[in-house]
Amino acid sequence: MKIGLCGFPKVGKTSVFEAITGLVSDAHAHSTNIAAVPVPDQRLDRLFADFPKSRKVQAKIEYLDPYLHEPGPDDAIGPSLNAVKSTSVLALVVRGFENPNVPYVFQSIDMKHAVAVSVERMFEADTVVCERRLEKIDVMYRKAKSDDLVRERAVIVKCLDHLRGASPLSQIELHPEERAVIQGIGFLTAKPLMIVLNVDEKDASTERLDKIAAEFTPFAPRYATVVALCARLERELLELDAQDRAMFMQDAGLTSLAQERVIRASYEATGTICFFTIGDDEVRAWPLRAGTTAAKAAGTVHTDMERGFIRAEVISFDDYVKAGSMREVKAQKLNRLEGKDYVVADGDIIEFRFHV
Ligand SMILES: Nc1nc2c(ncn2[C@@H]2O[C@H](COP(=O)(O)OP(=O)(O)OP(=O)(O)O)[C@@H](O)[C@H]2O)c(=O)[nH]1
Ligand SMILES: [Mg+2]
Repeated sequence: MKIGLCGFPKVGKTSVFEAITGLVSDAHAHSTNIAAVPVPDQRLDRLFADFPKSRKVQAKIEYLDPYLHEPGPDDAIGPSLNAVKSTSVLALVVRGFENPNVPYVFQSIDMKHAVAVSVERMFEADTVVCERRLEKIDVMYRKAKSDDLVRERAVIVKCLDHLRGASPLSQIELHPEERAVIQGIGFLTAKPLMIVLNVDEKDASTERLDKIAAEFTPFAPRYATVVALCARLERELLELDAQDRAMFMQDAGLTSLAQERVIRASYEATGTICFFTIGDDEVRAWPLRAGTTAAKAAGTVHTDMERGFIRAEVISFDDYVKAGSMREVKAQKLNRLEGKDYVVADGDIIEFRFHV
């Protein structure tokens, strides 16, 4: 999962990047920030405790904070949107903090307005891509007629109609062959959208953050996930050692780090779950799209496992914890054998049986 931070200039994209990754970027480097963040998971920690000699491998999420050349005021968000076309999820950072020393494209801090304009720009950008593509297809078709071009044209027209109906391309119904046509295009509205409200220090407590996110949600597009944080405070928190951090968090009324909340929101926005593999060499969390079958899940571990898939031996995490150990799981027969079409559930501990 690769998450692209986007938004208007000076909304705190780089601060959010630092607050999530714990990295401090070099403001003078003029380069894009990229970091993979291990996903904290208490279930994985619990499993690891039973296999202390193994290696703990956490799932990872990659965050990208593009460096932008001085954007022109007329198209303030354009370059930012363009820079995140290759990512799989969009995190739209919205400025909720007042800071007279930091210029802003809007007259006042109005998060609803900023989101509405941003989303409108995303639709416009996808519409322009479709229109340009159609022009190109027509030129090519005049030179050499082909069924492929006819098919591609039909899909693009369908996308265009969909966009004009104010519906994001993530919600368009396409056959797999049609979907393949637009796969590589990087449409913005085809990506899951997470709205990151970057609020003032005075609103940094968990109670305030939850309230702000909940109040904002009805005004966000229905397909978006909303999360609130105070980037400035959170990036300072990550610089402290564990003890100071705990104290600082208590003072600020924070019960969880933005890092965790954003990761949770990323999983929610993309419908991602997690399964585990355990053993003496490695205890590992594997992110997976909800609804994936056992055979496909095996394929994320190794292509051979999908090709030669026989069965999956599955234990739910809760059953494992209740039983207390692998030996007890087996004694109580809490492990079950599932076939290739079994839909993997969040928290499944799986051992794949395969033969190639
Ligand atoms: N007071 C306050 N200032 C903030 C907060 N978040 C960011 N800032 C300040 O706003 C300025 C811009 O923050 P950045 O994180 O660089 O914003 P950006 O969106 O990456 O900016 P560009 O990449 O230049 O578009 C910096 O001076 C930050 O210190 C916040 O929560 N509160
Ligand atoms: Mg920046």
